[in-house]
Amino acid sequence: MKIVRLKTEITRASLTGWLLFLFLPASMFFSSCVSHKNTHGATSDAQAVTGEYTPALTFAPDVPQARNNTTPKKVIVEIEVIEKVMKLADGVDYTFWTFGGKVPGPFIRVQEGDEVELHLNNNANNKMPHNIDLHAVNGPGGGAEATMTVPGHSSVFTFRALNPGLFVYHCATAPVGMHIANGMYGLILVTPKGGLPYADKEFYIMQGEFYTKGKNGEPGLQPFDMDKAIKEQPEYVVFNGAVGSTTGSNALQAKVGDRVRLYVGNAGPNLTSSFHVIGQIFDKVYAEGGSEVNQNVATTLIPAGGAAIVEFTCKEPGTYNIVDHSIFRAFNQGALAQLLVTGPEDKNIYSGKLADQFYYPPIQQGIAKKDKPANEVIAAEPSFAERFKDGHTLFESNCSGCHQTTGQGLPGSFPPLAKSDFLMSRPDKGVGVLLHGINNQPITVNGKHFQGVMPQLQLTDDQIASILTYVRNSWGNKSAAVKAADVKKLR
Ligand SMILES: [Cu+2]
Repeated sequence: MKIVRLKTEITRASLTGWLLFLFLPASMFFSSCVSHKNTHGATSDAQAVTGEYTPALTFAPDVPQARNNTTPKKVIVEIEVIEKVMKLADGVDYTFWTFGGKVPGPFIRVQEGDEVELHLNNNANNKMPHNIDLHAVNGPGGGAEATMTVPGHSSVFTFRALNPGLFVYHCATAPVGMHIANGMYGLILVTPKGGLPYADKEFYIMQGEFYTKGKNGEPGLQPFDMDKAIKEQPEYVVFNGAVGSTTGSNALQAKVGDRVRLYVGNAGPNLTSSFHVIGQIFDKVYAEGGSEVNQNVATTLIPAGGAAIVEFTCKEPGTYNIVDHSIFRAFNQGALAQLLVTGPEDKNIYSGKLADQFYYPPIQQGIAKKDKPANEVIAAEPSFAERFKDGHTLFESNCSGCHQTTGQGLPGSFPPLAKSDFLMSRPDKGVGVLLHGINNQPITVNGKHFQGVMPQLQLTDDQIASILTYVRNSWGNKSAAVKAADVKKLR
C-alpha cells in the first residue's frame, strides 16, 4: 500500500516536471541556474560602482531628469509587466501587453558605466510569460534569456551600461513580433560620460504599429491579426500607444527660444520611420541614437528597433505636426503628434501670409483679352430642367472646389450658397458676382463675415444663367429660372 502511494507521488511529480519542461522555454532553466551568481567585477575594464541609485522612471512624453553625480552607480530598475485593455483610438480598444501599464513602457535613464540591476516582475493576473531585451546590453538576448518570467514571478539580472546612446528595449518572448506589436517596448538612455548638453525641454516619443482584425476605426475591442502583421499591413501606426496620444490638448509644449530635445524610438515591429517635424529643422541628430551627430536634417530615418535623438531651437510660435513622413501613416493611420510653441513672432524669420491675389497666367491673360466671349444671340430660352442640368455640370467644374458640392462653402474662407441670404436676396444678386468676380471685398453671408475673393470667370450669358438657375434651386434654395437675357442686361 505504502509502495503504491509512493509510486503514484513520484509519477505525479515527474509528470509535472515534464509538463513544465514541455511548456517553458529552455532559457528559463538556464536563467534559474545562474540567477544567484554575482556578476560584480565580471567586466574587468569597467570602473567600480559606488553606491546604489533608484532612478525615477517616467512615461511618455516625459523624460527623467539627468543625475548630477556622474560616478558609476548600481542602478536599480523595477518594471512590472501588465496585460490590460486600453484605448487605441476613439471607440477602439485593444488588449495591450505593457511594461509598467502604459505604451510605450517607462523611460529608463542611466549613465555610461552604471551597473543596472533590472527586476522584471510579471503580474500574477497576466496570461503570458514575458522577458526584456534591452539593446543597451552586452550579453545573450540583451537580457531576454536572463529575464524569461512566467506570471507571478520576478527575474533579476545585471548589466553594465558600457555604450552611451539611446536604445530600444522590448519583449523578446516568442512570437517576438506579437509581443512587440502588442505594446511591449520602451527606451533606455545611456548618457555619455559628462552628460548631454543642456536642453530646455526633453520629450519621449515612440512609434509603433498595431495590427487589428478590424479595419482602422472599426469600433470595439480589436484582437491582434497575425496575417496582417506578417504582411506588414498595419491598421494603425501611432506615437505613444494610441491615436491622438500627443495631439490637441495633449500636445507637447514649448516656448519660443527653447532648446528642444526629442528622444524618439521606433518599436516597429515592421516599419521604418521617416521621422519629421513639419516646420522645424533638426540642427542636431544623433543618428540611430548613437554618438555620431548629423547637422541640419529635416527628416531622419529610424529603423524598426532603433532610435534617434533630435534637437532644435523653437524660433516661431505655432502648432508643429510631428509625423512619420510616410505621410499616409500620419494623416490616415495615426502617426501624428503635435508640438505647441508659444511666444512672440519674429517676422524676420517667418512672415506669415503676405498676399493672396488673383493669378492669371500670362498666356491666359492674352486669350482673355483677345477672345472675350461674345454676347451670343440666344435663339430660345431652354426649359428649367435643361438650365438646371447644364448649371449642375458647370457648377461642378467651376465652383464646387470652393463652395463645395454640398453648397456649404468652407467656414472662414468661402461662404455657403445653400440657404444664403446674400445669394437669395434678389434674383440678380449672383449675376454681378459671376460677371465681374469679387476682388477682396468684405461680404456678409448669413451673419458671417468673409473676405470675398472670386476670380472673374470667362462665362457666357447662357452659362451664367444656367449656373445661377442651379445654385438658386439646390440645397434648400428655391426660385425661378434665371434667363440669359437677364444676364445680358447686367453685363
Ligand atoms: Cu512579452
